[in-house]
Amino acid sequence: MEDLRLTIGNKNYSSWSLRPWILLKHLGLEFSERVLPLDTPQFARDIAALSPSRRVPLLTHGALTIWDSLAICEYVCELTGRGWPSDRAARAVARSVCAEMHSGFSILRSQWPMNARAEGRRTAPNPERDADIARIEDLWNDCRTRYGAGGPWLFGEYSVADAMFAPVVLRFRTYGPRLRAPSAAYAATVRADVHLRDWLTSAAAETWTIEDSEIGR
Ligand SMILES: N[C@@H](CCC(=O)N[C@@H](CS)C(=O)NCC(=O)O)C(=O)O
Repeated sequence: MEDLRLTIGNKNYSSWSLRPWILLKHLGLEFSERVLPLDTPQFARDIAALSPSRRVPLLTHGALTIWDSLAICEYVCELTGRGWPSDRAARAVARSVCAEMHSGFSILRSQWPMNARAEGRRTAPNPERDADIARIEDLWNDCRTRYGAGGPWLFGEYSVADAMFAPVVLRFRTYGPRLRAPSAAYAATVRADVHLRDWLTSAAAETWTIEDSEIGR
């Protein structure tokens, strides 16, 4: 197989980058990674030559460039034949869950940016954000109840759905909402994931700071 190269943003802040990165790790794919620091002149210069959308993440595989986190996840699932539930109905629900995450939860995402190394941050209450959180908890609990019997992940075995929600778990770790018992257990599973721990170690070693993403106190 030709070399896979994943270009990502800062591990501390780039929630979109975490998704394909952690899926590639779980699928056991060898890949090289290149980190471009967001909000810097270097980012603007380098990304222009790499990505038609000028955003990260992006995956190159030989001459092929794939941009957008979900498209990359789909591609690596095709490469490996893994990453989606094998049951057609479960797979359809998993795709719905991923699409909802990919296009939704904008209030949560804007008010609680991913800030992997930050813990114990508190922000003012917000009912719209609470509604996003409640919907995410319902999603997790429903997936675990209906499809999770074969393992600790949303659909039992690790899938794209878990990769898509990994940054949400980090947001919850930073800003500390009170979760219901089943979703709290799922969040604990994600936090204990060895690949997530590796990502957090790298994020903690980064020295860049993005003021706009330093929310709460
Ligand atoms: N829908 C895209 C979103 C990618 C995205 O917004 N990436 C951010 C970093 S997390 C970015 O590249 N920002 C750089 C910029 O806007 O200049 C995906 O899923 O990959």
